[in-house]
Amino acid sequence: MSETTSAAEPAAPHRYTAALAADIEARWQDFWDADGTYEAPNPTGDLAGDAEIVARPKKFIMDMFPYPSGAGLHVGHPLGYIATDVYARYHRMTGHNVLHTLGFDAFGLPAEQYAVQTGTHPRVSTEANIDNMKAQLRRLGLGHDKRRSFATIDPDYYKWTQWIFLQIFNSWYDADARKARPISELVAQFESGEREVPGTRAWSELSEAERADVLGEYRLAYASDAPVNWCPGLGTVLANEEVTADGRSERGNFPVFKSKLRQWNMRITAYADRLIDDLDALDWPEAIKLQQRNWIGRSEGARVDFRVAGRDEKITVFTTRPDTLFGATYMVLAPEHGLVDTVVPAEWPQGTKDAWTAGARTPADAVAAYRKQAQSKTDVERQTEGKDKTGVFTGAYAINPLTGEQIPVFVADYVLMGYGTGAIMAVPGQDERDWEFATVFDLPIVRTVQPPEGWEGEAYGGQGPAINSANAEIDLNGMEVDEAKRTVIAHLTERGIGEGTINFRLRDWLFSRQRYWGEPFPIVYDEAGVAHPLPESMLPLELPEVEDYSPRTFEPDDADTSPETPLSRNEDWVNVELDLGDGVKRYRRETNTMPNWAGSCWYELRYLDPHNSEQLVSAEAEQYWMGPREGQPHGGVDLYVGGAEHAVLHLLYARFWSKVLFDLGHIASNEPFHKLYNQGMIQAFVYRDSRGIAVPAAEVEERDGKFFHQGEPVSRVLGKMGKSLKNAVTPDEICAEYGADTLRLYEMAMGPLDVSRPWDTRAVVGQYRLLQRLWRNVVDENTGEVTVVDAEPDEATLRALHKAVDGAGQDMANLRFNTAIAKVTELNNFVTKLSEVPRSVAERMVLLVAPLAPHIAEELWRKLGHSGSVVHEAFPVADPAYLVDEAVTCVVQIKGKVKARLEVPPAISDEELEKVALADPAVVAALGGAGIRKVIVRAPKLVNIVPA
Ligand code: ANZ
Repeated sequence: MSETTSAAEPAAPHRYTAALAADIEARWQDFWDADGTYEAPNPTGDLAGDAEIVARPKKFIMDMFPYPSGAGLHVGHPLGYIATDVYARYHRMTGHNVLHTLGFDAFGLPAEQYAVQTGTHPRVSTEANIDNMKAQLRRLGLGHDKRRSFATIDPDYYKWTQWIFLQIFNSWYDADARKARPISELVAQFESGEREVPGTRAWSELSEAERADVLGEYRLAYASDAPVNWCPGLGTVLANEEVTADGRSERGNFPVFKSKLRQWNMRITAYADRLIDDLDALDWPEAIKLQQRNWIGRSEGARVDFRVAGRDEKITVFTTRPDTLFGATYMVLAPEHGLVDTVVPAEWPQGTKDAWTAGARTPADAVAAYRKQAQSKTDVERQTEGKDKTGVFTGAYAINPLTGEQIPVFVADYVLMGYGTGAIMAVPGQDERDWEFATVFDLPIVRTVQPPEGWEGEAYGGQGPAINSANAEIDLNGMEVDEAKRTVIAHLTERGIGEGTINFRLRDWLFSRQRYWGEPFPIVYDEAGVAHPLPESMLPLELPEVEDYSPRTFEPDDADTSPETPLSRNEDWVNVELDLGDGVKRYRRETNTMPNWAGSCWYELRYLDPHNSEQLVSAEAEQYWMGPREGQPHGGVDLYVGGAEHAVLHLLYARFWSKVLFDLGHIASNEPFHKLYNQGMIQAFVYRDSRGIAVPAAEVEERDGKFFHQGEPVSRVLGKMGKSLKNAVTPDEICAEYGADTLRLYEMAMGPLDVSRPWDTRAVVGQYRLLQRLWRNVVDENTGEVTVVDAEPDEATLRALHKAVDGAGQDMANLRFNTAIAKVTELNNFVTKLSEVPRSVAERMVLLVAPLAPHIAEELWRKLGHSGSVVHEAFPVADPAYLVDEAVTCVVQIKGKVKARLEVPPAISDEELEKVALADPAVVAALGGAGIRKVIVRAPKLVNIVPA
């Protein structure tokens, strides 16, 4: 800073300083607000506007909206917001109708935890956080259409979140049509007999409660008793996506247990295929697509039924290797499998090995003890490779359908309830986990694929010809794996005991949370416990104002606890008398709330038509901004920028809701986000003392490459930026010291947008100087007068200008803001060396920087004599004539001897080149006054003169 403003020598009165920047920026921010500069018109409705602008090509540019925490923003947060802002501004200047706005994601755990810590109501603290964040963001000069902003906690917004829940609740997935349909159409099919009612009785014979149960098996939103992820430490259940690979809560890092609880779910699994297939046409980073594919996890295999010996029961397994069926020598049920209780006999059958009983008196005792032990383990602990395999015999046998042999049925925790059917046929010859188990429990091992020579002592999972695989009806021996699979599947299908099937790793989405701070479910229960949807007229169902909104949490490792919903403590709210169409009756409200993902599942749609009280979005607005364009199988947001950490949670859920709304005819695009871009992270140095505790980065001093805090040496590593690591730098500080335009430029110049970069406050001044030079190129620092002249720029200046215009424009269109800034800098440095700056050059330079540094651009544009805002001016267009190579060398020969070399423009004409060559002093001298017989010209490289 000392170079630009030194105390000894007061700055020139009109120098671009932090104070001047602050003044310019505040004025233009007020102007933009008053003028509605960034308001994008809709074709119809309350936001309808200028038909000429509506007729332009549209661009819908979006950020992953922020979660307004109490800590406020640090400089890492706005990286993506600045990038989309530059991109949006560039597109406004290149003839687009640009929708760019920002809302707030404000329900959920963090807001609630913060509220609990500080003792204020979550609405109060959340709204204060939103206001604070709005002020921080406004300071950055982001060009948002503020009419379109909202928070997910606004009742006008969550009314529609609840409405969407009802659409999902009131629909089912028709697998034949591959789409969701209204549940009323399913009821009609049951009534008419077109579709068979599960069970033995006809639809007309079922009670209301029985019908509700049947429909619950089909609804896309349904309540069920299933093992769910219960997190006592947080006091709530969690979706699979919220549990880390080592079985802990993503938030808070508490242990997570499987517990059987009645919960709401979304049948996202119905869409597994479409969620995978439709990825192909999306313009998303390949890494994110791959993560989604893996998360959905499609595997092809077969379902096979095994009869339980001596009982009228069957165990269905999912296997990816039906070809190995002859080698299935035992079976395993997951501890939670429902059949475990059914198949256990009263006593151990004869021939039970001691090792199989775990010392228990009866199979029921053994199974009960084992289950208890398994319950305290996470899925990951259960499946860890190389872990000693545990399990107990159930006392039951099943019959291998191909060998006819009786094989023992075990319970073991390496089989998970949540995958396939929760039961496996174990083939130790080909599967390593089964091999380990068979070794521990002394079970037979039969190889059914010929391993390579010398393969011994372990399972063989590779390719090879089938062996030991024949009976009277089927002979697989000699077949390669794929052929054997096909043959077995055909055989099982014919016998009606199996079929080819595709299994997905994806589970249904657990949709209820035991929290106060979320959307209430628009569901009530009648006295028989049947769930009824509230009619649309009763939406929004607002959260009750309560005294006690804290969650009930427990000792983090106490798995024997169960959740308590805060809303259940409000009897007045819970018990209601309502008329749902058949007279006033008593009901109990659902007391769970929706997960915080709900609000972010569809917010892109609400930006399009935020005040619509009749519909979640009007068809015109949705079609206009997000509808499919020619040659696209789907529509969607034109650019969506956010962090890669949302690869599977938010992005998968939002895609799912889009598809349901699309199927039901509410929207025209079946994908929410056409192009996705992940910005990198802004990192910062973390300094730790000898105890490993982070010390405030701002207080660290550097001496000879070593770092000290209060005289004590500290270590330095690159890490995340944040309050907890005491290294946060706020945008407010940087704005105060240099101005928002400098901060914007610095963040964009740090490196390619998609890579992480370390923050360095000392480097920010570089961009400040760029703006100061730009200012000086237009304005006299002493008088404040504009210094540009009305002269034509020379050739070299035009070349420098058009090169920058061309390069920086392309860079901005392709999100390469760092290189765009490099080109602007180069041009500015060139112009700085000119004795006078031609007006046309200054103006185009201002237009060029306008997307990056909008405040200074507005100010200079105004000073250059324009009355309007620069925001909607046309971005300069490069003249290709100035982009070609500057000059080529032309050889001038006389009688075949080189007499001169000339630098000429590549596009020079033959006549022009001849003139230039004949006028060249060296040529004139060489000719010595001799006349010319002939001149041969090959522009632009050669002139050959034949003297007379
Ligand atoms: C017999 C077999 C033989 C298997 C063989 C594999 C190899 P992916 O590819 O992940 O879909 N399995 C099925 N359900 C399971 C569960 N709930 N918990 C643990 N394991 C389960 O894996 C499918 C394979 O994993 C299935 O195919 C089954 O073992 C096992 F040489 O069946 B396989």
